[in-house]
Amino acid sequence: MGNESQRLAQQTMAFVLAGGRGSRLYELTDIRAKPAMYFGGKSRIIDFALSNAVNSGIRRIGVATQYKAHSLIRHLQRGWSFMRAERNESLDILPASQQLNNENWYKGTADAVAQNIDIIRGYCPKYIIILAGDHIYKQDYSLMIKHHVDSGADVTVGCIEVPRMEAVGFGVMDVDTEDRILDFVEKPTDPPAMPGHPDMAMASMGIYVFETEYMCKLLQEDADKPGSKHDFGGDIIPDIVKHGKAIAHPFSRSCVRSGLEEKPYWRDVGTVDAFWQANVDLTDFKPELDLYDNTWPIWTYSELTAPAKFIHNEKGRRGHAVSSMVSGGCIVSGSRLNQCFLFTGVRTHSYSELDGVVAMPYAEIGRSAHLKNVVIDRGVKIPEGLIVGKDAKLDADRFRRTDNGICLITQPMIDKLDL
Ligand code: ADQ
Ligand code: ADP
Repeated sequence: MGNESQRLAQQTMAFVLAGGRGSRLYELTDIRAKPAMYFGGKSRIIDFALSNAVNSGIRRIGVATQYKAHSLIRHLQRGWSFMRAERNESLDILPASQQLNNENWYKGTADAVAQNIDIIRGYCPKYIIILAGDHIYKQDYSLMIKHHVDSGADVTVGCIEVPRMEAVGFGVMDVDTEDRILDFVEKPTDPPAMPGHPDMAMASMGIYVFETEYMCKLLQEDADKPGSKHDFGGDIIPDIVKHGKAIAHPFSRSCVRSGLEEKPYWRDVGTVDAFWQANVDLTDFKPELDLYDNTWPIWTYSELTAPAKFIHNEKGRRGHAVSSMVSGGCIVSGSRLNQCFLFTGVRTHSYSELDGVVAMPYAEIGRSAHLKNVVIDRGVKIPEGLIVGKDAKLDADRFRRTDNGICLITQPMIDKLDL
């Protein structure tokens, strides 16, 4: 990391938007916000944005929470209290309900920042980087902040190339050869293609760098604007594109790569399919996301657990796992696992056969259960002999089965079974 970018990072506050539900994860986000979802065995989704900030040299972090924040707040308190005031570090949790001047929830992403302007100003950061708390990626934000300062932009927007048809869920931009954003449309029904690449579109990652005072002025003006939804992607960014200087920062210039990735790794694990796939991908021979790269650690709250254990049962049936990841505290007893991801403290009992199983912490798989391509929520007790992944219709009646054949299983779904 260059000295100049490091110095700029130290003058920057990161503001993480972590209030969204992530409704396409269905029951998985019934009791927790999407940023609090478990990912990759030990971490929660928000740990990626927070770790990027800390690893980039940013010391001040605010996290705006809103929807079902309990699990998220508990995680931040347990896992992120190493940020110390004595070292000029801080991590402020900013729940919507704490705002005295407004009885409402945060109205939109810009409002979530606007309502915390006093707290932001209290730290006097020269720059601010707005982040979404719900993507999986590794990025050195200090390089993006340097790009912002060097280009003299009013705002710099992180961007990534995505297949054009997927861009309907994003802000999509048209960028010139000097990185200037010429046009920005939020969630277009017919996304404009990138010049020379008819199947690709340039999407906003929802990451924005501003000079703090400039942003505060804009947000205060926006607060009184009739018709504004107080949203960065919908209101603030298109407005700067029209009247000011908005610069695009391609993710490839600051993503942290460890050599495993074929292209920059950035995932929105916002659907059951995407969540299942991203976790199962980590069990690949050569996964695109390297969780073993100590140069860019993903900080988290890690429970104290005994090592994972693999054992024969009393009749000598072996417990074994291939192409799988098994977290601390797991006991694989007399079961066969293939392409599975077991989070902390999962138990699998004898004669169970698991293929493509992503099991959240403390799930328990009963004897002789046969499961294929499932996501199991935290603490769910899969009954003895349950079979999932053989009969699509039966699975769809009992569980949440996606069009791609992935079943999400929660405890209330199990409790309703007539076995
Ligand atoms: P969306 O994906 O629709 O678009 P949005 O709902 O605005 O994202 O949420 C962005 C972030 O803010 C998420 O991390 C969410 O958890 C959080 N959030 C949402 N509402 C909040 C609130 N009221 N309080 C606190 N936090 C809140 C945005 C941009 C697009 C861009 C995509 C990239 O608008 O232009 O392409 O992100 O994913
Ligand atoms: P099965 O999985 O075959 O139905 P159990 O659930 O009873 O059988 O567990 C089998 C083995 O798992 C136990 O005999 C023991 O070796 C190991 N085991 C279970 N709980 C623990 C624990 N808390 N600590 C260490 N080992 C344990």
